[in-house]
Amino acid sequence: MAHYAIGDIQGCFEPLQRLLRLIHFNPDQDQLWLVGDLVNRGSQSASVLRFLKTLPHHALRVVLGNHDLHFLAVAYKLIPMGKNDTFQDLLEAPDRDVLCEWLRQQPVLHYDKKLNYVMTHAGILPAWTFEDAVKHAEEINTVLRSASYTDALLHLYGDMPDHWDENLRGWERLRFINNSFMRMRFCRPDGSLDLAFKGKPGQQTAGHIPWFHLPRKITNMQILFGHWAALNGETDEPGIHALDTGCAWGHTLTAMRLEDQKRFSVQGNL
Ligand SMILES: [Mn+2]
Repeated sequence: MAHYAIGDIQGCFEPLQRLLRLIHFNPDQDQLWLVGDLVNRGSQSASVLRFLKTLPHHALRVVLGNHDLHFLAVAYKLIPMGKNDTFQDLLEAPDRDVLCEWLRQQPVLHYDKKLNYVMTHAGILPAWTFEDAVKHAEEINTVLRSASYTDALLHLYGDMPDHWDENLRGWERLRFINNSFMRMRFCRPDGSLDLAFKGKPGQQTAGHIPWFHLPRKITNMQILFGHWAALNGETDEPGIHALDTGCAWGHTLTAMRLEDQKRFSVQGNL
């Protein structure tokens, strides 16, 4: 049995199938960990979700990404589809309601104590301990699985607040937590989120630091994340594993075997 963490699929169903053949994925024995952003940007979002939903329960662990929540917000008619969105196939799918429900039930964070890995879409706020991260992820899971999920999807949009404070309450608290797990890239030296900064890694000015280069509380677990294709799978930080290698942008789709950290990749959509 092997565990494979796979980067942002973003509707790239055909490259996903090629990657699973490359690693000889056996759903009866192996387990896939997906870092989220399963849909959008590629053209086969419905096929991706439909395929994942058919896998046996033990074969799949998924965390939600910002594109997944964005898709849900559009599907539930809370916001209009954006001009760059490419999940029309999913919106028109005959089974869209069950696929939406399946997606909405997925968590924000997954971990395995024995393997010593924790996975989220964008990373883990440096100021949070592992216990903090698990607790805060559960706050998002709870509201997305509650009857007020449409309210939540609407109120999670926005960049503020950008400073963590344990005393934050209500939507502000949930928005900060969600932004940390799903949209974080650069932080400021004080550890606050800088969601507006769009610079490339390595080209940023002194006030912008990739979250994984700040001193962090989690030092004894391996962290898996996606979301940041410009990193091209590299962080130069031991124990921090970037997995988004830009499949939807014509680069590659990457799987990392958790047991030995060996990476496998296939060409993405051109
Ligand atoms: Mn993302």
